[in-house]
Amino acid sequence: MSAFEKTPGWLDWDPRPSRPRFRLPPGAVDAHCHVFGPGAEFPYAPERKYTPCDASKAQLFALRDHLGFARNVIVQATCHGADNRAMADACRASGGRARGVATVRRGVSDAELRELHEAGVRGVRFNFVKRLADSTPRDELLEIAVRVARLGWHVVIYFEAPELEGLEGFLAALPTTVVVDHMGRPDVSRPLDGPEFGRFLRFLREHPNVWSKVGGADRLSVTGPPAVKGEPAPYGDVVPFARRVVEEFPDRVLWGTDWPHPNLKSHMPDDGLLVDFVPRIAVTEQLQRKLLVDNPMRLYWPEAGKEA
Ligand code: 0GY
Repeated sequence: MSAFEKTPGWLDWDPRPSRPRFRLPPGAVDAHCHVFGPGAEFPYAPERKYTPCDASKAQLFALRDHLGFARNVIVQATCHGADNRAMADACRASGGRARGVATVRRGVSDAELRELHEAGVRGVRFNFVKRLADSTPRDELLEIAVRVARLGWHVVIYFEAPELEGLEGFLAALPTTVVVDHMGRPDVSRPLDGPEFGRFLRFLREHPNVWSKVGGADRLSVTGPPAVKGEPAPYGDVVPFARRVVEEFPDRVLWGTDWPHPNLKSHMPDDGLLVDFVPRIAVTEQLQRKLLVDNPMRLYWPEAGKEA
């Protein structure tokens, strides 16, 4: 029993995902996933906009092993606000196999940032998706970005496609690498070569410090079919968008399951089938290795490259 009552209509993560047919390359990183609570141990934030089911570190690590990933990047979920304890605890417990992305406010002390760094945090996330969080004022965001740049961290930004026009100049000028979640949430019912996605591609083209995550097909797809019941070709409408980003920016893309898939309304994907989605957007072994191993390692475990 959770200590919290879930948001009505909440869909729980799939407890029995299939084993992927696609064999992940050795050392693959699930570069976008979350932990939720458990609420009894790590309470959800009072300012949260949803209350999820619990999704613990042990359950995340079991999924990692089941799917064949070597590592995780655990992104602070908005339901925990700026209380990073659940995420940091999961990183610490991973034996070096998880890194984290935190949410902090301008009042965070240098000692707290150092403690997060020691736990494994390498980035901060800012959310411009209005249904999830009140967005951080720009002067505060910039101030935090300058501080975390000194630690070698990067900034993760979550926004929806219509927001990009107003944000792009500001984001491109940040003094860090900027990682955009879920390709900036394009409307995939619009043309791949239309102005909306064109703006996003141009944003990446003109700013070498901008990276993109190409996961989240389960939340971007309009026509499906959903990744359930063994469906071999889910989310076909997302494929050309993600594939375009992977092929044009092979050294600046990341992919993650997005487990435990907060706020999905229509279905809950089988995470094994989501892994099978990867070779449809990264169609060569070289692209798959960059997407799943080389890029996330460079961003989250840069010391591993230096040791090699
Ligand atoms: C995601 C997407 C969502 C939620 C969050 O932190 C969050 O609560 O990121 C969403 O609802 O679109 O990337 O997990």
